[in-house]
Amino acid sequence: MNKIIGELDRSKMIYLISHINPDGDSIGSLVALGSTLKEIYKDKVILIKSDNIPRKFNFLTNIETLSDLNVLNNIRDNSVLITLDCGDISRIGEAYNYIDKFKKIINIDHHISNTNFGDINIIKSDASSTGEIVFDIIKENNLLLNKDIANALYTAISTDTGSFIYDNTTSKTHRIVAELLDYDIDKDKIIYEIYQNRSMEKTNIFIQAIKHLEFFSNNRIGITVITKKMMNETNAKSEDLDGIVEFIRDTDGVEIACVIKELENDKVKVSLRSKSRINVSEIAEIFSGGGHIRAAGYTIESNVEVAKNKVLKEIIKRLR
Ligand SMILES: [Mn+2]
Repeated sequence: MNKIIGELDRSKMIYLISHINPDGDSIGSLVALGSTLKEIYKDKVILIKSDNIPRKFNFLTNIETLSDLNVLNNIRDNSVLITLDCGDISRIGEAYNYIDKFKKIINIDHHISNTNFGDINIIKSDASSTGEIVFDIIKENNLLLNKDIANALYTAISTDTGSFIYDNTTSKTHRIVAELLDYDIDKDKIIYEIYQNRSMEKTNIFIQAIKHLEFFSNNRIGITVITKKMMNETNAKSEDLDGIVEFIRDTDGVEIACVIKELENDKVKVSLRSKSRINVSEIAEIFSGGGHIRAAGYTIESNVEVAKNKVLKEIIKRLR
């Protein structure tokens, strides 16, 4: 831990980035750590968006200070990059093209499949979220924690724990959140913005996804496919697919849920969730992906049908 602060003191600039297809943990951790570091290092700190930010996170303070990738054209010597919530360096997307320009990479993450790609790696796979690790970093180093930062951390932890119901939720998670609540955070606003403010496009792509849902193995497996055509017809964005795989998983009797999204003609993204028994990160790793025991994913070059058959075969093997 001291190692990090020393590193930050010595560096010319401090860049922070989280992953593409950003979720609440990715954005919340980025804004929280970025805001607290700006307090000490001021203009030395630059927050980068590796991807478009879903509109539901616009309420976070300092979200407007995120810079796009162009800022990386002017990286100064002796700069560090802090990656948040990235299990693999490829998760920073196109920012990877600039990776050699950094003196050091500090990798802060909770994915069990993390590849330890950093020069300094702070990986806690028992943490519910990267937000939880950022909270620890703030406390251990006596860094600033205020209402805005607490809002961002609550967003990170609440989203990555499925509102505190996934089995990554520990007593420590609740103790951290209890402390965040003491900062008088905007809990009602966060819940509204994140969970009760769905766009019509998202509702429409949900309807399509559910129409195409199929069950296998005595309804223990639920799989749906989302094609580019469906995305175009509903005018949905990729972020609008969040929640579909969990909806399928939450059906009575379903152990594994899978969403196969067509990215290009022969490229698909597969998202997996399990309820209690199957380690889906093992399946994702077969296809060079990663994740957690209960939530994992990967991208493969194949058409939708082939991808479906392949993943189904792996799931059935494990259900036996
Ligand atoms: Mn996370």
